[in-house]
Amino acid sequence: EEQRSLLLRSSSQFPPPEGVKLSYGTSGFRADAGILQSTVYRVGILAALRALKTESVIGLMITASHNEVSDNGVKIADPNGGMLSQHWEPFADALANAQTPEHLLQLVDEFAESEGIALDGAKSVEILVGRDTRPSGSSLLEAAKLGIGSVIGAVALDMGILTTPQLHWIVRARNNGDKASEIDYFEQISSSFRLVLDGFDSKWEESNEVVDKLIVDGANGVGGQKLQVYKEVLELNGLVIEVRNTGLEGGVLNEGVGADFAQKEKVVPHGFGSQDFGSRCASLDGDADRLVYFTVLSESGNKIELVDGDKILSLFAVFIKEQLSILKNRDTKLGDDYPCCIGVVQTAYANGASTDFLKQQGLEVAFTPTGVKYLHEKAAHYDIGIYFEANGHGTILFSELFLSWLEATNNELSSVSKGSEQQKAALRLLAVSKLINQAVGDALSGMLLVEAILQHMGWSIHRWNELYHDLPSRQLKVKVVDRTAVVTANAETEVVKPPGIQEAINAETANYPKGRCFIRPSGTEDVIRVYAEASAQDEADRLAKSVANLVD
Ligand code: 16G
Ligand code: ZN
Repeated sequence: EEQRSLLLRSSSQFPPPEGVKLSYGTSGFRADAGILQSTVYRVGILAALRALKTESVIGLMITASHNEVSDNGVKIADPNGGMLSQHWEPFADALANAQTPEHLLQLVDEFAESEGIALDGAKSVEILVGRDTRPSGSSLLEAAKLGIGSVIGAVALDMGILTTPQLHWIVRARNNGDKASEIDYFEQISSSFRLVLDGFDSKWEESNEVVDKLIVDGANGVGGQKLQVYKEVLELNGLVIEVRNTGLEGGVLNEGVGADFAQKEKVVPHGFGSQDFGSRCASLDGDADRLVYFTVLSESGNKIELVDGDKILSLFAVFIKEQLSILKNRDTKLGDDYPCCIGVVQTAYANGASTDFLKQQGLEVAFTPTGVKYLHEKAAHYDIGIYFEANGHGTILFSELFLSWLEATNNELSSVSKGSEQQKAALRLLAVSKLINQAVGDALSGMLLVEAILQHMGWSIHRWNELYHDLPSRQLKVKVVDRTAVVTANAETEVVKPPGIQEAINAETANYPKGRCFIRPSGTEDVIRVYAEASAQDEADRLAKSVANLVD
């Protein structure tokens, strides 16, 4: 009874915005920050229920990633640090759209009953609440706390400003009983960065490729800020990092800067220019869960050569395969071999040349629809699952089984052949599993892994970029009234509704050598997206345009 009146009282302070239907999309709720108070409050309630249900620590992150600064959003991190379990999404939608306190209470009652959640205050649970640097973040964070506080037994812990992947990492570490502060996060990624490099002197010194420092575009957001603060503490084996667009120079979040901008526009982010010709540059997005690299193309223009998520994926895959094959060469007396099943996961946006390259490397390539939750889930099926979206979101997942085999093998090897190539390979793989964020794609930890691998290989960014050559591609979007009218199948490569469109796309595509084209409804905007690829840029442009006309 106390619980009911508490919920009624507090929710009456948060009426939903009028005339808006919110939905928990691929990355939680996102909208103009001005209408989000009630949504964030309600997600606070949801997070509390999730914590009670799982009897674990849950995360609540307030961010709108690469969206403009006036937007904001909210999403939940599950106990393992991953995205909210998909079967809770319909409840999240219903809760966000409940029109009256009574209706909200009724939804909570029914859902708690069907999920077997006791609302008697007998259990005590914690919800970690974080936000990015958006000005609207602090008042939304208060709304989240009120939502959490309206469920008896749930306690909100304000984690302040964090990157999205940091919050996911901390939730995961807390539930594993590991040390889990922000300092622990930086301590773990910097010590594992050094461990990945352990056992080989940097080949950079021997190779005659230009090394130079790494220049990072922080998108005027939280990632740049954190990197600026912690880069001195990281003590990264000779890696020199210069951070631009930290937000302290007065630039606006995601405006002409950041990974999304660099990837979509293929021009230099603000603060970069001809003076950076030839340098190795990286770009983070507004909440630092996406990472792309680039170089400035010519001494005059503002064009960049993009080194995208597909190429990061390819670099990781090549490195890991190399370590596995070194390890395979060890004396078979040293314990049983382990049939390590390695797989890579991409979406339809992956450049066709990357997929060809990965297959040539003998790798199994799987496809899922767009959205981290799908890629992550698929990657978890492998002993080593590497996933990346072309836009730069991705990570590497290691199975528990494989990791314990690796630990055991490393122990055996270090007692009989310490310092051998095989032992070093085992050590490096273990270090990669601690460096790379197992909870979710993480620009900061991903960047350190890229840097460690480049140093190990003795590769410049140009050498890396030469792994394969991207096929020319074009992306367009078409504004539509109802994007749900388009329904796709086969990892978004085929349109099943409205009828006839797929046949028309096929007919268009057949006119182009190496042509490939698909359309899909966006998960974050009221648009249909069109992607086309062909052997020449003008062909990709024409193919995209004619298919966009089919949709219009
Ligand atoms: C969200 C997704 C991202 C996806 C993008 C596609 C997460 C954490 N983020 O940002 O993975 O690439 O949406 O946007 O899942 P779209 O549906 O508008 O094309
Ligand atoms: Zn992001």
